[in-house]
Amino acid sequence: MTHIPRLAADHNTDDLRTALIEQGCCVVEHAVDVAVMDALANEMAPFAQYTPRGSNDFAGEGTRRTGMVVGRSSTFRTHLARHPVILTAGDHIFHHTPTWNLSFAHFFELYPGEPGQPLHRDTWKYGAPPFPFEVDLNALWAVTDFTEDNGATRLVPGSNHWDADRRPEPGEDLPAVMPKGSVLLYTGLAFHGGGAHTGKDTRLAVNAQHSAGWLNQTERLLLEFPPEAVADWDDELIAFIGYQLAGPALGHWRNAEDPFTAVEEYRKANPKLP
Ligand SMILES: O=C(O)CCC(=O)C(=O)O
Ligand SMILES: [Fe+2]
Repeated sequence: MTHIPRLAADHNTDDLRTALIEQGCCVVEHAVDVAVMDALANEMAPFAQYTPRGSNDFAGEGTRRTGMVVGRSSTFRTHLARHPVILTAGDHIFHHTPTWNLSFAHFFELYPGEPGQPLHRDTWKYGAPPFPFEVDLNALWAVTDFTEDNGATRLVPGSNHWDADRRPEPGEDLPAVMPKGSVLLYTGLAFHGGGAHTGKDTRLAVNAQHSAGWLNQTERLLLEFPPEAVADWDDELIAFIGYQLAGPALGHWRNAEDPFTAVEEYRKANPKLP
């Protein structure tokens, strides 16, 4: 019987790796405290109120997707972006790439009445034949409970191993029901889609996407967050949004320098007052 693997917050990391490699997905329950999710929702609300709803079936006419979460939510930066579950899962999935990074972080509001999103692989965004290995690892943080009624993401466990032309049959997808504070991880090759919202309360989530360092990021994070915007953040996080070399001779700036030096130069030119 197929199922979406479920792990407790204090799981064994081998089980996380096995779930992602064998099924292409898993839920880690209660990965953060519910208060973290409330703080994040409060930080994003002032921005989300101005976000238009989606304009097609995929983006969802009953869904708002608000970007720049990494800059707009200090809670995302301190509690979610580099959560140990993300780092451990990423190190397993991206073992064949020199670096990997955050690619996108959006705040999703799924409103009652939204129909189910078409099942898809997130790697379709590259518009290219599938890579022979995983290049994406994505996370959906449950900012509210995910229930079957409120459109919990639907997953097809094991579909990460399918040939490029195989498509899910009706009944093959399962809901990733999870309590607030949990996180759903799924690889770029795993078929999934937002569920139909037949309930009453808006389903809130943060979608954090991660990719091999040598791919274009989904969100132009370095345009949104130039050196002056990130100077006060943790160095690891700054590198993680893209201020790092992506390979032996890839992703440099100016005279073939590591992009992190741009942040160091900004800091030097703008010392903090004591
Ligand atoms: O909101 C969801 O549950 C899934 C969204 C999704 O898969 C996407 O937008 O690519
Ligand atoms: Fe998706």
